[in-house]
Amino acid sequence: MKTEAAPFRLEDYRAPAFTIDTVALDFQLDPPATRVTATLSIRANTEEARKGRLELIGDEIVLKGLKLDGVAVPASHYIATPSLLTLTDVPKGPFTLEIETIVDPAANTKLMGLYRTSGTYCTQCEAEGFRRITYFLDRPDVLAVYTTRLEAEKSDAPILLANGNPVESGDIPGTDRHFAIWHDPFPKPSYLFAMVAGDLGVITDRFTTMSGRDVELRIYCEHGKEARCTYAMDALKRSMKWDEDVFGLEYDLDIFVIVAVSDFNMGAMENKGLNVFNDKYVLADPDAATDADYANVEGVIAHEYFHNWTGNRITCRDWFQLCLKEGLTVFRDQEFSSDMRSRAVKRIADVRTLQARQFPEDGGPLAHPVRPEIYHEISNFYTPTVYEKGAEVVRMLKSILGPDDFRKGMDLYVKRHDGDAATIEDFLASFADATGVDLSQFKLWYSQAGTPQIVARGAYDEAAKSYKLTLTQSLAATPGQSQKRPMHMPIRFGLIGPNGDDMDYASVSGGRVDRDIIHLTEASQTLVFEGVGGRPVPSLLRGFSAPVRLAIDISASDLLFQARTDTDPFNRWQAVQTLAMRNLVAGTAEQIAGRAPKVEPALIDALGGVLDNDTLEPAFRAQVLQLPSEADIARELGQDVDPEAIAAARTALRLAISTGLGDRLERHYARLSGETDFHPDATSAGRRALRNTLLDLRLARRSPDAIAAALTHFEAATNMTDRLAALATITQAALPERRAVLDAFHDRYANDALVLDKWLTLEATVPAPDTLDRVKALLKHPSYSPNNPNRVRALVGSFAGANQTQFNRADGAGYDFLADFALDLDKRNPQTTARLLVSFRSWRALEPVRRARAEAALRRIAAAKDLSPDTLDIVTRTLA
Ligand code: 0A1
Ligand code: ZN
Repeated sequence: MKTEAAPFRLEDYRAPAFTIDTVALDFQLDPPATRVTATLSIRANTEEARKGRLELIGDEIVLKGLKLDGVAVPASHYIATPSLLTLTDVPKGPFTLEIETIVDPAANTKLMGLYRTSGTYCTQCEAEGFRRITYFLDRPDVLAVYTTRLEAEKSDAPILLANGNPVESGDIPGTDRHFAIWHDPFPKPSYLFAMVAGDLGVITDRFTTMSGRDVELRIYCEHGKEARCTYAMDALKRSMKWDEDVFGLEYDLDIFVIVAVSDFNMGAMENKGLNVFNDKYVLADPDAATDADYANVEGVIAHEYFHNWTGNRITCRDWFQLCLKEGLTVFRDQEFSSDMRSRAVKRIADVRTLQARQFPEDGGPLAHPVRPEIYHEISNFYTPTVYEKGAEVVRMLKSILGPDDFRKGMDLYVKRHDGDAATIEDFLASFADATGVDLSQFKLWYSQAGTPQIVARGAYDEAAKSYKLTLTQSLAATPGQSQKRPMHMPIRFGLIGPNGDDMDYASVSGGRVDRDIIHLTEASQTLVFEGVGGRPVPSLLRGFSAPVRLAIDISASDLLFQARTDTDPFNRWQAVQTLAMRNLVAGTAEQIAGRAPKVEPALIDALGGVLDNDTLEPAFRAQVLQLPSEADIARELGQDVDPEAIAAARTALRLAISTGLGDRLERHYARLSGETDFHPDATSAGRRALRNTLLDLRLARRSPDAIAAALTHFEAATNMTDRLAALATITQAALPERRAVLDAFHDRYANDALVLDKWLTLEATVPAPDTLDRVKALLKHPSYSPNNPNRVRALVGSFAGANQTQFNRADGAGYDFLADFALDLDKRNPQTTARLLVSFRSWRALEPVRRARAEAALRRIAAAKDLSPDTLDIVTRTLA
């Protein structure tokens, strides 16, 4: 087995020995051999640096020329390898270094550095891609002012873009080439550098900022797709306005450019003034995009735009601080979407994502703190923990401080650190100093990995009219952390009285309670509420006020009461989910024991009550009617997971619910039918969501009329949301009719790669034994492309990540397939490979037969020669 290089550790951080003040880049663009000339003004910062040794990092690049203050550097004064340029004798005072390198964008399948996507040149530099363009101090605390000159064939690349404002452009006389110069006045780290050159379509608009600055907005895409960019443009303008209104943050350049590309390893990238997007997060129209796609476009556009302040103007000192920009920016985009849409529904969706993606990470071998302290490969730390749990930590900070003090802290953070490469300490100090609140215990959220558990026990004393609530927190050991300390957790709560209203109380002892927040700070705390008029039903963790698992001893009838009355919509949803989860866990045990499943009548009552309640918004009702997923149940079980038993239990419960709700499903479905115009707004989307959820529940019966309804729904759909929902229902039910509908869908969208991704995903997630063979066959389908990350994720990523029974086949064939696939892809795209392999993260929780097969597949990958550092890191940690 290949051994890993030494890791990077937070404690080893040292300020850079040299500063680079300005960077002038000249690109002579040519597909196999682009010549890059970087002119850097450099000065030494330390006595050690003044001794004259300068090391600049590279990655797979070729040095063609090197000049210092205009004079060629003698060969005896430097050593160049593809990954390092060492100069042994640089001056003590400031100097200029000119570095000429050759890079091959056409051969760059890693999609890091300069590469080509559908004939367009584009760059991706976060985290460590700039070193694939030129030798540099490629670390986020080296901030420089960049000027970029691009030169290319006019016919090949009529559009030439880089960060900042355009300065000059023109033709190169006597040639077919032209040039453009861009200047970005804001000092930035190299990971925010970007350039794009190609033949692209564009839509333009304008935005006037709150201080009257006129900003030109442009979105570039493939020719012919311009009309699909209008929703993204609208979302951009709304984001710009929102950041002014909510945080007082204004855009700072004359132009803001977004480019949509089809080959991209991640979602999008916040390069200063020149965001590059995976096209699936830009393009949207009713025929090709679902409501979920529209919401994603809106959220990702906002996320990248918000980085302009939280990430770009204030960047990260080092990559351990990644959550400083990511957690905060996810929090900001979640808040934006909540303001644009339904706050309650958005919160439920975000918590569902957190629990589906981050909780398994926190509970398995890949667990790491929100601010990691050690890494081998930083690309593997763009994780749900850094992003989504990082956002939860910011949300808790706001709950602890209250909205006004939170805003004061944000204002101070921006004022103090504009232009800095900052740390989590800087961030927390801004809030502590702005408010006088001690955040030292709260800081543990950044360093302790794992999902805390809170056990709650309540007892009402009728005679004394007092309610005693004991809260106990614990946190299991995670890799590298055996001992944990109690954390500061804001527990938003209410005591629901017999009439459904929150009850008042006269006093409380045993802990700090601010309005509706209990500050849990000890390992165990008993709060005594005096003067409580009747036995309360405790509503704890309202709005999911802390990213924890809550275990509470509460009866099914109290959960039903809570589902009907809680003033907090999140906890109404949670009450039904808890009831359902209890049923599903018991049902799985019954499946394994070969007994008939029992269904809790309170669950059907709760679901029916929500369904019939017209005062509740349809999107919320749809969320309540969606049961925990198979993966949620597996996580809840935590050990000896048998995916077949889980799937059978879930199918049985769906059937019981479908039967129990009877013709109410049809009735509500019919009431919601008849809308033909498509509007992507949240209210219309909510009605579609409820109608589609009802269709799906109805099909759980598999009755001929339900099947006919699903087929009609598919045929009659006037938008992608409805069409795809019907298709998903039919394929998830593994109906024999699925082949014909999937083929019809494919043929209808044969030329639309993004829609075909949806088709690939549906094919890969059919819960039937022939799916693995189908996935293998689709690898050869002309609509699939092995080098496009979206296609790979749609087919193989969905199979491994979203098809519980078939990826986890008892014969291990699913694991073997993923191992073979990963070993092949790793040679071309290590980042995407490493991400696919995260599907193995919960292998230890499987029942023994599957566990052994998954381990064997992982060990086979680990034993392979020449693994990328990305894949080696993931596999090594997964097996540790
Ligand atoms: N900063 C980006 C995420 C990102 C990270 C790495 C990338 O490399 C392929 C690309 C994008 C964000 O948070 O949106
Ligand atoms: Zn981000």
